[in-house]
Amino acid sequence: MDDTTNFNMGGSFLPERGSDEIKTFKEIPSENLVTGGHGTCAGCGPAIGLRLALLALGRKTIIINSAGCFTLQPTYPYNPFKVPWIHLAIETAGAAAVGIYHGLKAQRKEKDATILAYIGDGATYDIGLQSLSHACELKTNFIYVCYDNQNFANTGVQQSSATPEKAFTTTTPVGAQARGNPFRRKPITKIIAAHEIPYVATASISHPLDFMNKLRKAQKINGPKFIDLLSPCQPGWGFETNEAVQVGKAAVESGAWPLYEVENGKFSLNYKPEKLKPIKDYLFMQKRFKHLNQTEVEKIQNIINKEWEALSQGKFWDAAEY
Ligand SMILES: Cc1ncc(C[n+]2csc(CCOP(=O)(O)OP(=O)(O)O)c2C)c(N)n1
Ligand code: SF4
Ligand SMILES: [Mg+2]
Repeated sequence: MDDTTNFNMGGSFLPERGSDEIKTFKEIPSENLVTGGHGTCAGCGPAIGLRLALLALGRKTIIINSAGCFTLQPTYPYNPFKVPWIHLAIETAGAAAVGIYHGLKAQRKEKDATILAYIGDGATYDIGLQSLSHACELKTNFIYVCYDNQNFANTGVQQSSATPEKAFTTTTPVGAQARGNPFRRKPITKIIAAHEIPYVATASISHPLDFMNKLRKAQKINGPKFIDLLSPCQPGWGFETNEAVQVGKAAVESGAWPLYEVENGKFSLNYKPEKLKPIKDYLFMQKRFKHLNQTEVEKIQNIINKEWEALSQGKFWDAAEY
């Protein structure tokens, strides 16, 4: 282990825990804690997200990854991170956070590090939900970011319960009898907020300052914090390698991915476009929705309109979700 992998190094590296808000792009710390050579796809949305997360949280961060595309970021015996990193079975991120927290506490080092679980949607909404739930129940001090690419990408783009209704995946095909995913997306932020943890938010890799400041805020709060990070995935969604940020922006601008936070139970909408862009602009940037007909697009537009109306009035719990 060289000095760059040791989180217990004294106070000389910025940002320290609980650093201030980043107001402009110029204020983003310049030290990139993910080096080149990682093994995820070119233009990978979740990879952009992890890079932003480490810029916001700084060197004294311990990353937990579970099985998923981030299994591919390192190539044994190398890994691209300048901070400690642990990779575990897909269902264990919450348990790992509890274990690491108590390991640090036993050494009286729990205040020296930020524990960041950076975990896929399949592992979060589905396979690891029990373990995440228990870590919340135990009031573990950690940040959980679900890098939400809305499918089990690593195993070949299968439907997860984060997949939007009607999206094509390899287990929700389109044909004479099928119109893509028949299920509604699981309302994960409501499920986690119902645990009464101090901080729950959504974010998108297309809005880096919003995401990084949510992380900075989370870093200052004691207890479990959960951020659902929209992370477009080019092979899974069907767009070009240079379009992940553009697709994320379209999701936010159309209302398909509202940016909000729930802080100690208080809901706030963080970004309100003057007028929502039509959902079809977002949907048809992606091959996973290319089969949709006008009636189906209108149905999705109606769901989003209802969700937006409720969220605009602060009615988080009543909001329909797309
Ligand atoms: C218990 C268990 N079931 C299934 C798998 C196979 N598996 C490995 S990675 C993966 C996909 C995980 O999806 P997600 O968490 O969304 O991450 P992504 O692949 O999208 O990065 C699956 C299903 C596993 N490793 N363990
Ligand atoms: S499949 Fe998607 S999430 Fe996985 S590495 Fe490629 S772009 Fe990233
Ligand atoms: Mg996924």
